[in-house]
Amino acid sequence: MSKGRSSEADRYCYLQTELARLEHAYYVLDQPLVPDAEYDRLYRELLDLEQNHPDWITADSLSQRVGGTPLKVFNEVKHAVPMLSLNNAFEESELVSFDRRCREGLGLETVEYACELKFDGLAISLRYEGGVLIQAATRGDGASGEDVTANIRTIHSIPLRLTGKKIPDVLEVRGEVFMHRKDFERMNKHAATLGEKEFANPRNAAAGSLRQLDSKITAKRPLSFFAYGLGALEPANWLPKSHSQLLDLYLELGLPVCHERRVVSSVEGLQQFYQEIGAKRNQLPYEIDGVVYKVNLFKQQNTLGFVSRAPRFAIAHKYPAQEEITTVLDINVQVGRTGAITPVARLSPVIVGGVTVTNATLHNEDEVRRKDVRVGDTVVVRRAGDVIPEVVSVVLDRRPKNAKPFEIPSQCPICDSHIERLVDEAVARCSGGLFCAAQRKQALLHFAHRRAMDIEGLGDKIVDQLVDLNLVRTPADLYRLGFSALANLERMGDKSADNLIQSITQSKSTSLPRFIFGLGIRHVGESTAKDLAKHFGNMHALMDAQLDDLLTVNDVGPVVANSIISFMSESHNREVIEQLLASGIEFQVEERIAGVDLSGKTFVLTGTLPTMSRDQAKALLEAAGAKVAGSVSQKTSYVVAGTDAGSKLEKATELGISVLDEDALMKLLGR
Ligand code: D41
Repeated sequence: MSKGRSSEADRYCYLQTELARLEHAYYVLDQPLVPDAEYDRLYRELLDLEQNHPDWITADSLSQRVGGTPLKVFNEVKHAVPMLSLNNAFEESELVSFDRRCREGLGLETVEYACELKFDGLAISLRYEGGVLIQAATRGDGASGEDVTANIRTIHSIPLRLTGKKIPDVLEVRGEVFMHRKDFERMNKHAATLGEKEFANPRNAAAGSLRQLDSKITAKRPLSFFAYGLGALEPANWLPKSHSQLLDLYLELGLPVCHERRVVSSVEGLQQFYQEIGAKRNQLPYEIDGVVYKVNLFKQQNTLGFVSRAPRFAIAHKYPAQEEITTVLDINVQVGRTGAITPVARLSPVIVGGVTVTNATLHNEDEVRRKDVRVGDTVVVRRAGDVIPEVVSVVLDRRPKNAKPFEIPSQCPICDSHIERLVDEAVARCSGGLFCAAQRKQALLHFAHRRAMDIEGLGDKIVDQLVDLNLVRTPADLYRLGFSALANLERMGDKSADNLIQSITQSKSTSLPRFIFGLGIRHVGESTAKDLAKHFGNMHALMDAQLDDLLTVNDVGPVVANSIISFMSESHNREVIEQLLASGIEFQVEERIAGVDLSGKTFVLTGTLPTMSRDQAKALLEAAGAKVAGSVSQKTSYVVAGTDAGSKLEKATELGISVLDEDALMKLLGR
């Protein structure tokens, strides 16, 4: 080999390793190491080298993630070790008998269980030989499935080559292919703009994407993977003692494993895991339909064995279904704070995931059109992350003949003002502004919000009455309310009226950012309000701000700036602000905790703290002048870690950043 060629070959090897490392950091650890542009540059360089040296290309080259010729059919793959199914448990009693069966079968007092999530995707088996991915197959009937290798190669979080020191000769990794909620939504939005078919949920989207004969299509679908099981293995002595150790080894091999897992040794421990995950289920970035418990020690798993095609050593503990079918009784519209018109389906009541649902949002006019939801239709409703139930799709073959298509009304149902839809906006709006009672109610609720003026006890039932009885028209009216007006409201006792008066009075002592946020100026969220307060220092300066000055504020662009100017140019709004200021509202400088100054320090919070929420910890830190950031970097001063801290903690350890627990944090804060 000439000198030039060998250095090119070296460069090629380097690029393969380096690109694999960058992909792993990006897709598995969720911690990008370089900007996308740098990755793209290295990847292009790899492609160029391969163009000149086609004989260098191997199946595990990162360039081979992109698909080749479409298949005619999927070939059948016989699983070397069958892919079992899981028995389900829905109730505590079934869990108790599972634990009893395991303990009795093993003749033990207690058994250790590995708990993990049950991802709602597709079970897949990945076969690695000599550390290289050579085949991927769907579960099929458990004995044989379909060869989806080309499609699986397109998934960036699945390594084409394993890393680490102890790579087995043959390893079949079992796990789930799924789609993150965010990726799913982005993909569906994109499909909509192209007029393509949208998927009903992430599971269908993942399944549909894997079933593509043309892997170029799969490559465009944002699929993810988590490993949770084992098929064939050689040599057998590579196997660690337990399932939890196996998953740790998987991580070392570069395979993605979910960090939401725990080892427990009692039914109470299982229940606790189920409950904790259940509580944050809707906040998880992907959908799960339950959790899975597995006897942790492989020796004990073998002793317990199988019944028909399901193991005795594992069970899925399912959450109640989050999707149900019901009928649409009516469709009407709600008016939001900024006049946005939201169509809402009134439903025949149905229990979804343990909660009775009678209304579901249809988001906006285009969504109703796209899903073609009509009064009388049978629809699928879902309770998802944001808790507001939504209509997912129509069961078309149950559509009655007289089903009525929906039209957005031309007049606001609340104030009769004209409803308008600007050309470049997705939503229609009531043009009534604060003349519209619905918008007024929402504006008042926003003003009273915990993160704005924080008026405890001013909920929607009370605001409804205050506005309907014309006792309150603007936020300024709140500060003129007397005891008797409040005490006369429905479902309001003397004591509650007293409490509400007190919280209204207390709200006068606030901060400038809270006040600005509370005004409900379109596009001015909490963080913009903070920036505006910092820049202008007082309310009158903001009221008279000019466009070019506004544009110098952090994160304020033309849309936000114009929205502020248009708000402040309404004499009505200026009057309300003046009245509020005259009613004795005072802006406290954001309080500092006496004696502690953490300004210039950056903290990252991760995991669950024993006694306080992350929001509380963040508030304490900010009050002491510290900055709280979302991700760990060289600039991080401290990481505060609770239980189940994941990759952020790992990163902190890697970078040698001090890690505090809640006790240490409180000491630092002088508490
Ligand atoms: O997350 C899952 N969907 C999941 C599925 C999981 N976390 N663990 C699983 N474990 C198994 C055994 C114990 C049989 C290896 C599974 C599945 N099986 C499974 N998925 C589809 C069929 C079986």
